[in-house]
Amino acid sequence: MADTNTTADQVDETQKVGREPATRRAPKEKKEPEPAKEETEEERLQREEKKRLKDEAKAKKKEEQKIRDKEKKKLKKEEKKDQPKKEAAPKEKKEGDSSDLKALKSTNFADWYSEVILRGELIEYYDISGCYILRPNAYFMWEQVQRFIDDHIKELGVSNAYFPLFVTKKALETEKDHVQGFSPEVAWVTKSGDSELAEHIAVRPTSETIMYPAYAKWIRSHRDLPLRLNQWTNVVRWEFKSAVPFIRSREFLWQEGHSAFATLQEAEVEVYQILDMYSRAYEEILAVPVVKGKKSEGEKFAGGYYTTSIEGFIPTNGKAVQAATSHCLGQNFSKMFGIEFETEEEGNKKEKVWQNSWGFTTRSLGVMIMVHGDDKGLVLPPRAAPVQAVIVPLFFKDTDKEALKQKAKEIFNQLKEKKIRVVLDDREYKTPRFKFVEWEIKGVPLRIEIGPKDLAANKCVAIRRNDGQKKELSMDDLSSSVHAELESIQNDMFQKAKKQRDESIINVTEWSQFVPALNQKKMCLAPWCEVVACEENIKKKSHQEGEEIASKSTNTAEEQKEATAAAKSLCIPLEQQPLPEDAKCFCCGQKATKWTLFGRSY
Ligand code: 87F
Repeated sequence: MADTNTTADQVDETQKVGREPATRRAPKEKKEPEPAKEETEEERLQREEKKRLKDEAKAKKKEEQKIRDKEKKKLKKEEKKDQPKKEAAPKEKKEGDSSDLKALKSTNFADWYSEVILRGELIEYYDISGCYILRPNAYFMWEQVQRFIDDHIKELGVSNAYFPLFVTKKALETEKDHVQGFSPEVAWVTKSGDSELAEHIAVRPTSETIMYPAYAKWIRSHRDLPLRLNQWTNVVRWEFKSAVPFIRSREFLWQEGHSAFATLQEAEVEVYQILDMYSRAYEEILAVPVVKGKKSEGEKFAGGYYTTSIEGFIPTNGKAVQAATSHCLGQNFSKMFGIEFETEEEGNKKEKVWQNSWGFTTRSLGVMIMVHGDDKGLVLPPRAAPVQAVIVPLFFKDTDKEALKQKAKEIFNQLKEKKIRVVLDDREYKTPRFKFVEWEIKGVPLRIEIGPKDLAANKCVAIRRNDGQKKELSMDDLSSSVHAELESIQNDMFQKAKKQRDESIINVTEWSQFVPALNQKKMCLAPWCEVVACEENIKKKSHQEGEEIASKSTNTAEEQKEATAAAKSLCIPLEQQPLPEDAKCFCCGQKATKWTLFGRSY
């Protein structure tokens, strides 16, 4: 890999923004330096600011500990209550106890996220900044969405293929105008061993320039259309914004679909079919609500006619996130790459094909984790979860261990047979508390406990990870009730996330309401004129105003940074409320043409 970006590379953004585990990043406690004898005013201010930030961090830590202690007390009380009264308590084994998460989602989101993805065994860090190892639990979930999408696109008539990872400089430059803005992100191979390559080759950041020369060869006549291909690959974009595992990494996994048609209308129909399917993948598999819409002129993919997208939202930090895109490319690329076909009409008339392209990435997993996780760890929607239910037999002092184990195994087999992804945790060297914490961190949707009393009563107790609800389930036809419970969890998780997302959208008609709403971690739905210059102004003004407000606030540096981020249009939702005839743009006061969703975003 060519080291074209040495200076920027050396700034490891990953570590700056709390994306490494807190334990690794925590600097050693340093003594406050003595103020210099002849301290300038500026130095004094700096020293005082440093002290203020430190004190604030301390206070925050204290507050978190208080909440933790309170939770622990509550948990102990509940545990006591739950214990079968007449039976001896399970043996406590101190040495094996697992610990709770250190960071809370609400007060320290960045550290919380690092901790849940590490302890949930989704991610392992890697020694190239912005690159991450996807562990089996993460990859399994990717496979779940992958299967959903793959089945649907095949149903639509799309075929899978595989195109090479590398692209020549010449091919990449065919698309010069559109690649230009992205060129700092392109990674190059410049050497093999010690020898310089005669021609440097780029690693694909996306595959238009790799696929379309082949399309130009394969498409000759209207009989060759439509050509609809998809590939499941990795791509590399050498980003310089701070990396966030899943959400913004330098290498990620995705599918990219590229279709060519004889008519614009066919290309457009598919753009929206794909958008619908993407929205369903988020909502039905990941239980994450999204808004379907069209991008503004300023935010669309410059290579195309228009871009449609689905937009997700992270309520904890008030950031929106582009969840997937589906582009109508018109004839822009067929002109650049000479993709032509002879029409059905007499006289060898040639026309350029009409194209679209669409992509869905591993970012989706990050959105899901951020939306659903809680202070105990991951909360996984059953349809994505690698383990849907864990069975924990509760061994008490004087119980017939063997009978309990036997029953637990029986249940395990019964659920497995019905294709429920189940694990039996009958380790005797771990305490129940240890196991509960571990499976909670991993986000397993349902925990099934059986104690000796349950055995006698032919029942078990199921605890739902999403809301902590406990339910007694009869052993008879357990697989049906577990299945129903998993579906209900899936549905409840989506409804809860949707309610929270809906409550995070505020209707704004005046500029004065805009930045305050953003600072309340909201998205704004506003009447807008759709003019590119107005959007530029919105970005500039929201950034400036954010800075003014932040400079007066007593927030921490991280909070201040978030409050000063510029806002942009996220999408023009497909579903539009009627706009009054005389509606004015909330920013420039000119005629408004659409209700548009704005927000700060990843
Ligand atoms: C980074 C470097 C070079 C995005 C890039 O969205 C080029 C690009 O073309 C680039 N980052 N894009 C736009 C990708 C458009 C489009 N490609 C097919 C998609 C979906 C799948």
